[in-house]
Amino acid sequence: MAGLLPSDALFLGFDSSTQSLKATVLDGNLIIIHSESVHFDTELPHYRTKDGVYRDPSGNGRIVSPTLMWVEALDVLLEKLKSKVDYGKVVAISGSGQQHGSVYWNKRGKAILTSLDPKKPLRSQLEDAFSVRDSPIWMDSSTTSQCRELEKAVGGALELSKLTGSRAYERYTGPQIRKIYQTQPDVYNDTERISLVSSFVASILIGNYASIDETDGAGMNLMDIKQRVWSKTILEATAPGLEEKLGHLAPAHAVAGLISSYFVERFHFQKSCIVIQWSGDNPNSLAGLTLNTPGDLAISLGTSDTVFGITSEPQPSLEGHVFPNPVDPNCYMVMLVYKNGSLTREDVRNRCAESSWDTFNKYLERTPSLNGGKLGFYYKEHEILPPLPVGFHRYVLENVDSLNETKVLEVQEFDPPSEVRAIIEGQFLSMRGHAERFGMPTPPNRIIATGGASKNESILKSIASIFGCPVYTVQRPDSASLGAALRAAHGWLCNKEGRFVPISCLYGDKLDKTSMSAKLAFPAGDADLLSKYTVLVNKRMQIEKNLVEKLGRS
Ligand code: 5FX
Repeated sequence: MAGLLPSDALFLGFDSSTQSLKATVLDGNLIIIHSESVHFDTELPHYRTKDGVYRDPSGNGRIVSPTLMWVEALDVLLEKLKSKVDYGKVVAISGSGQQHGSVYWNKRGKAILTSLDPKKPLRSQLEDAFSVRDSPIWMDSSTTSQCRELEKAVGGALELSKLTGSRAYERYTGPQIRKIYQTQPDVYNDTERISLVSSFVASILIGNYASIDETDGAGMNLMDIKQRVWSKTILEATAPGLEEKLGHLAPAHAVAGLISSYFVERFHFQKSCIVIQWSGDNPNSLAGLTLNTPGDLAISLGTSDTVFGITSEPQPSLEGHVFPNPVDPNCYMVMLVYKNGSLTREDVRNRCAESSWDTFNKYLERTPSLNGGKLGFYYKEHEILPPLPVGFHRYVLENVDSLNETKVLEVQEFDPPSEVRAIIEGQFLSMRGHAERFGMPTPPNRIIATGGASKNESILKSIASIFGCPVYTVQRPDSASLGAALRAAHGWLCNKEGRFVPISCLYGDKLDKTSMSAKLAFPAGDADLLSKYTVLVNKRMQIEKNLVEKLGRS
């Protein structure tokens, strides 16, 4: 670390998320020196968003956000930060954007972007730059027919996943673009450039259209993930003339451009400050949690549970996502998203553990590993992974200790302590099974657990036993903007060296002296127990397959 980054330099990371715009500033020792945010609903109330979005009241699944709100948030955030941060010391900026959301620049877009007047705020100047006023975002689910059309164009959902890293999803940008082309052809024709939220804010910073980075680009169903180029077949199946509107792709560590004169004159950034490609929020969190080697895995336990990890041999299949790794172009990032996370755990806590986490944890400690063969599937919400409707399913595997010859019985209920263990073990068995299926090695090198439930020691112990690797915790809510600031430093170093440099060179073995330090919560679990869990994972995946065949959505 010492010597690689100038000690008096600053690195600025943004996160343009669904509900707010955040910033994290790192110094040359990778210590956070400042954080700031603008909350859309409360600080920009004139847009009248709820949770940063507009939901179509007709129930058609359309969910959008006002594009200009994101612009105004940048005006406000930079004003808020300027008395606290010496912008003249910032040598590189990068950022994170909510994935999949898209921005449509009209034919005047580029001319407006390249001639911003530093005497005026951004918002009023960009008012006429867009062909679509409200941007579709990741929560939108109004494009099912477009999804099926794109899958059909390449021979089915699995084929699309093998080609682009994911089957078609309603929130993905390709289906969203196709919907605009089909329903508003004039608007599509008036569109000069389509940006993702990430490349959109980067475009404002460089005063020109910024490329879409290869990692966030994989969240569109349009990019060939092996070649890292737009897939001509899918572009043709999406909308005519699309390649020109998307521009070129760039690796996430590349320089998008120099900061524009607008920011140099208005906020006194130095002219040589570079903007590193922005990327998606999940990829930036991967960087912020310091995952950097194949076999590293992170589990985020929140409203929804998310798993992401690094692999050199991804195997895209029907559930889950593969993106190029944002911090190493030689490997990939695997991501699994579960809709049933903390709310479903809370439901079990309320029903079976007197609404108390203490009782919940006591039950978890009191019940044996493997839960005497009791396996549960709990879907309080329609689940994404596996694609199953609302419902609870409980099974008992006989002879759980000699699992090979086991018989499976379906039952209606478990005693309360077993129900508690079943929901916890069930979620991690599922995560392990699906992560392995997507090409993650077993056991992982290490797991970094984050999010609300990662404070729970009993849960962390189960993770260490089921995955058979050490579990670390990181309690930081802003891993995406921190990851963006770290990627700014990484991009700056790669640019200085004129070649790709592994991101771990930034911190080496001194990670615990930086703001990215993680705490060892549990060492790897017992090897004998791990092999029993391996058999249990396979049994669970088999039962899950049967459930999907019987009840699943296609
Ligand atoms: C990932 O595929 C998602 O859709 C979400 O996690 C968004 O990135 C949230 F911003």
